[in-house]
Amino acid sequence: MIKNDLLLRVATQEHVERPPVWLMRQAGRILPEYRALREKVNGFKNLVENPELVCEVTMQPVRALHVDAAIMFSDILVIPEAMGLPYQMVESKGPWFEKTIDTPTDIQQLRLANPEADLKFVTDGIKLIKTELNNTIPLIGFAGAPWTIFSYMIEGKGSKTFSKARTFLYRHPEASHTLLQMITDSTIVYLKAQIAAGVNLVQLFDSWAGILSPKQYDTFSMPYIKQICDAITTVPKTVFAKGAFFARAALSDLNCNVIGLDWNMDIAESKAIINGKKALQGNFDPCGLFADKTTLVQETISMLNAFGTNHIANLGHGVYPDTPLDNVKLFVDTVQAHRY
Ligand code: 1CP
Repeated sequence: MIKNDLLLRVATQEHVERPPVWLMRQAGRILPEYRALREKVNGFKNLVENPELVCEVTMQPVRALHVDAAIMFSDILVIPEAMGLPYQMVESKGPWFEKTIDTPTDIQQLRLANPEADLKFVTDGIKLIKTELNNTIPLIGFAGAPWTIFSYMIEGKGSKTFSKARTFLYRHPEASHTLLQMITDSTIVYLKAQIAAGVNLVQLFDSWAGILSPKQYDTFSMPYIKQICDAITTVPKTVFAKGAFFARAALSDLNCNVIGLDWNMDIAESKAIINGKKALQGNFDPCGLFADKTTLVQETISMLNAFGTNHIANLGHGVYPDTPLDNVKLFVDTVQAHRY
């Protein structure tokens, strides 16, 4: 039994005395101890692929911020790599893939991810984290949603428009489905391996959901998210489809427990659309954490009141690396002092 199981109770629609709080990207550059370790090991992948360091970096925000959940330190890009497209994390630039999927035939070089062979550093890391957490708070596992992973495999790097990836959908719809299905199958076995290793809830990050048209989202993203939600039956599931305001009704019909909202989505409107079918997570503007302390507290309380119950407090996207740590703490403290 987990001592502070607020997150899991909200996810399964139980009544709680206050909202749980954690932050997307809480493990990372906002913490000086992360920056120091990152410098010492010389490279992001040297952290991600070392189970002891994965455990250490996961625990850093738990100790510094006393959040109500830990999220395993890793990256969504381990899946393209496990399927045959290795990535590099270029300093102050972001991810870069030496090989990309440019044509339908390129898909033939790919394989399905085999978690035991390719992702043991993740599952070994999870086991160490579980020991270290000692049942104090839940551990969140995660993966990228198939459309978002597809975008990186085609584009080969971050992009504002992901126009190569969107073009591929128009030029090669059938090959797109083939690749999305391979990513989906890989993600299902990967999430099952995370669950077997001990994670208590899984979150799907569809970070580039909002760049698709509603019709394309329906065709190229939602069916694959649905397959993953249907395949994972033993822990609660969160779907965070950034920017997909048009998909909120469809998301509420998925076999998932929590829907993540970004700060562009109006809280009252989202509640009306989702209509109590799921718990909601989010959606504080990460820039709100740069406000003066009075404004920060006011804005946080106003968000909490707008959501009411069935809410997991979080940001509307990952915390920005240069956010003042004091303000992050104030956000967490303000949520934890709240009572329904
Ligand atoms: O230099 C560094 O230290 C790298 C910064 C960093 C960190 C801390 C990257 C590079 N990834 C991570 C960890 C990470 N990535 C976590 C850790 C757990 C936590 O939340 O604390 C998670 C959940 C991710 C997931 C991830 N990676 C997403 C989905 C969430 C989101 O932010 O939308 C995406 C899109 C990525 C790709 C990625 N990894 C890193 C960067 C800079 C990017 C985005 C690049 C881009 O396309 O612009």
